[in-house]
Formats: sequence, C-alpha cells, structure tokens
Amino acid sequence: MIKTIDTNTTEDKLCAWDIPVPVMACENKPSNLPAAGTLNRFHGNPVLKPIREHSWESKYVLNAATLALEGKLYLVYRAYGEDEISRLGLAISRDGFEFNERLTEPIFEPVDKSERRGCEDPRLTLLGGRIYMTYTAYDGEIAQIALASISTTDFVNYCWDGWHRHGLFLPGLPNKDAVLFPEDFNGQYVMLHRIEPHIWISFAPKADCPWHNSRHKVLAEASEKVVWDSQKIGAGSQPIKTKYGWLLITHGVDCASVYRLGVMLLDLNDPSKLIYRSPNFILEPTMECELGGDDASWVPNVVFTCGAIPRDMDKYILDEDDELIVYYGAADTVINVATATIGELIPSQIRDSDLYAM
Ligand code: BMA
Repeated sequence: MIKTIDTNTTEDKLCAWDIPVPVMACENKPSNLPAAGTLNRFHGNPVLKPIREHSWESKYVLNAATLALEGKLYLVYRAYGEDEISRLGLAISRDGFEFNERLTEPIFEPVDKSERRGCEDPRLTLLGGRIYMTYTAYDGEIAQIALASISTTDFVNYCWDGWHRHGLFLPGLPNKDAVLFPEDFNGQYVMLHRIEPHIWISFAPKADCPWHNSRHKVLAEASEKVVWDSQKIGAGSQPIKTKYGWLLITHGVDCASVYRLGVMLLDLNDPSKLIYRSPNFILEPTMECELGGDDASWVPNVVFTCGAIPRDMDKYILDEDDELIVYYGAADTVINVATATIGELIPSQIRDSDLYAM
C-alpha cells in the first residue's frame, strides 16, 4: 500500500515557493503487481572512467544522458574534477558499449549564479527536431531544475555556442530528476520531476521556463513500507515509447541511502496514469565499483540512471523483444551499462492486459 498524500501539507509547501495550486492527491495506487525482470550488467563495465589528465573530469564521471543521431550514440555525462564543480562531457559510440571518441573539453558548464557549484544529472529529449536537456543547477545551497536546448546541427558539429538556456523550471524550489517527454499531449508539454520524496508530473502549453502556470500533480509516491524505495523515488531515464506505454527507468532510495533502479510504465495518451510500477528493484549495487567505499570513489551504494536507449537506435516504438541499453553511475564515480528487453522489464500480465494495449 502506498500512503495517501497529505494535500494540505503539499499545497502549503508549493505555496511557500510561490507555485500556484491546484495540487491534486495522487490517484495512482498500484498494489499486488507482478515483479519486473532485472537488468543484465555488461561484462566490460565500467564503460567510462575519469581521466586524471583532464582537470575538469579528473575525479568522477557519472549519471549520463543519451541520444542517438545519424547512427551514433551520444553520451552526455556529469563530470567532477579538481575544483569540485560539475560540468558535462561528451562521449560517442557506434554500438552503445565501446566509446571510441571522447571530447577533451566540457560541452556545458556553469554560467548562471544558480549553477555556480555545478550542472548535474543531464537528461536529453528530442522534441520537435531540437535537443532539450534538463539538468540540476546547484549553487551550493539549493539544487533546482534547469532547461537548455540546442539544434541537432549544432550538437553533431560540436558548436556549443548554440546552447540556449531556458532558465529554471520552478525558480526557488528545491527539485531534481526532471525528464521531458519527447511528444506533446494535446498541445501540453509534460515534465516529470521530484519534489522530495515523490515523482511529480507537470503540464504546460510551452516547454519554455518557468512552468508556473502549469498543472502539477503527484505521479507516484515513495513507498510507505520500509522498502527499497521508501525514502524517495525519482525519474531516471528519459521516457521511452513502447507498444505498452511510456517506459521509465526510475530510482528508489531506502532509509540507509542505498540507491537502486526500478521501472514504471505510464499511459501512452495520458502519462499522468501510472500503469505499472515494479514492486521490486531491477538493479542494486553489488559490484565493487557500485558499492564504492574506497578512497577513489565518491558516494557508496549507488546505482543511478539518467538515460537509456534502444539497442536498435532507429526504433522509436519498442516491442517486447527490443532491447534497452541503460547507462548508470556506479558509486557516483564511473559509468556502467546494463541491458534488458522490454518483455523482461514489463511483466507479461501487464503487457497482455487488454486495458493497456495500444
Ligand atoms: C542524487 C543526485 C545524483 C547522485 C545521487 C546519489 O541526489 O545528487 O547526482 O548520483 O544523489 O548520490
């Protein structure tokens, strides 16, 4: 059972940050759901490590967004170096596993006061032919969501002056883990984000920031029971379109601050409807590089994703046999890869249900 949200408290919280109500109670209360299959780790992990000679990425690389363009897979990753400020780097692969090109300079770095201490956790979405990137702007005190975009031409030609900063999603509000949908829904753009401890969904007529005049509601609540996702939950990968619904790889945090991955499925026409939420986690820290705890690693017991991509990069709507490549930060120190088919991630009882079939 998932607890009912205390709307008064939530309204108070949002009003205090000058965000208009209405805020609705969460209607999504999944229970007794079948378990999702787990992710399979790539044998060649980690696929990306810090580079000691590059001062901006010398300590840790983590939490990568991904995008496929013209047969190449682009990985935009968070990098942390000598000055302890997060910047974003770019690595390129043909197959999703081997990265044979990596830029020597960051492609995106702090410019604004709100991101003085770093631009973290990027997520990429191709929307209307333009690349949108949500990220966490951190000023040393509060972490907020910011939005930037760039044309695909500027991106593939490495013209980083082409980045346009749209500003903060809800200025002044501590918030993280934002992902933008790659389509609009009856003219409404949709963003998932995490006002602790739940996943929220917001609708707005324009993707531009701020999203003050939008509809906000809780999509999924942190679990009530003391389980893997009871402390907080958040969106991970950008939404992936499947025949069965929008698939999200999510993260959950338990009371010992262990970060694990889970999976959710949202209705294709109305993403505020949660079709499925895995009662189980699909990946947890078990490998040495995920458990961390040594001098060379940053935060112990973390697997955290910001991006996933179909193995068949040209495919947009995935079927049960299609494979997904999931990138995840391990102990906030290196980047690993894991895979699973859509059929493994969405249990057959959910896939076969007439209620949700397309
Ligand atoms: C979250 C973010 C992520 C990080 C995770 C685990 O709050 O800061 O960048 O990977 O914590 O430390």
